[in-house]
Amino acid sequence: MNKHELNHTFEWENHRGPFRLLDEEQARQYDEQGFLVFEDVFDRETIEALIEELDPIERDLEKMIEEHFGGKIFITRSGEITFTPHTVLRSPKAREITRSPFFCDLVHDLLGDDVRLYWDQAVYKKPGTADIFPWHQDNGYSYVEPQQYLTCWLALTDADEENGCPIVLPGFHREGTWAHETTDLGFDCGANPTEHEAIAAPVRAGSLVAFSSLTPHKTGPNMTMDRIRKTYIIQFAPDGAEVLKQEGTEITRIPCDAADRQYPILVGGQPASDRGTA
Ligand SMILES: O=C(O)CCC(=O)C(=O)O
Repeated sequence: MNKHELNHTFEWENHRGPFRLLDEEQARQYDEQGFLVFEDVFDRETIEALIEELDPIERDLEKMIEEHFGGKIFITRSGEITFTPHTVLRSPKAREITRSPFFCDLVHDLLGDDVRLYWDQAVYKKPGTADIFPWHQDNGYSYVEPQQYLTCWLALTDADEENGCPIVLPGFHREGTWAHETTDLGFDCGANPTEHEAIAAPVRAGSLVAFSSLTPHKTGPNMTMDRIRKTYIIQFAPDGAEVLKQEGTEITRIPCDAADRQYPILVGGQPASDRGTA
């Protein structure tokens, strides 16, 4: 694996507290392994209400991709795996969950006092999808600075090794962003771990895996006959984060502060009020 061309001087910053949600052991695990699992964060009612709002948005996206793009656009392949971004623009429940007390406390502990929503998307992996979603770091897709932001992979249905739960590769986050190759299935950072190194993180509906934007992860096939694996992915970044776009020697910096969907979660350590319209 090679370093990303913009990743020159990265140093992982350990988390020292004071913490609102984590204990010292969880903070140490996050620093050493790059991920944490939180069981049963949201109850069934909350998850069902979210699915009810996300399903039609996902259906619209899949239909549009079938009708206008021959069933495939970038990493979405209809009938196999769909990525439905920016659901907070259409789903009040999604918006509410991104601002829940759990996430306010978690982002305080892992990102600091001033934090925004960076990205959100539903990812549905359909039964019979044989392909994996390849090893990557989230910061390998769009290169964000600071490189250390947070992804929360919230299971909407039970996720296990049969239907494509996340599998993470601990340790590599500490060196910053790796170079990624574009493949037909998605970006690939070229990780080739032994069975001992990679850790599968099965999670029940309502539970979540929180990992760094720098933690290599993949998901396996969905080999079930009838279980759609549904997840809602929520990413948070420190206020002031920017996406860097490189063209030749030119670097453009794009602030991650779109008013409608990259709204503040914490301001000065306090939950931000929602003045949005969703
Ligand atoms: O949920 C999946 O199957 C893959 C999603 C993922 O790893 C991502 O969006 O970064």
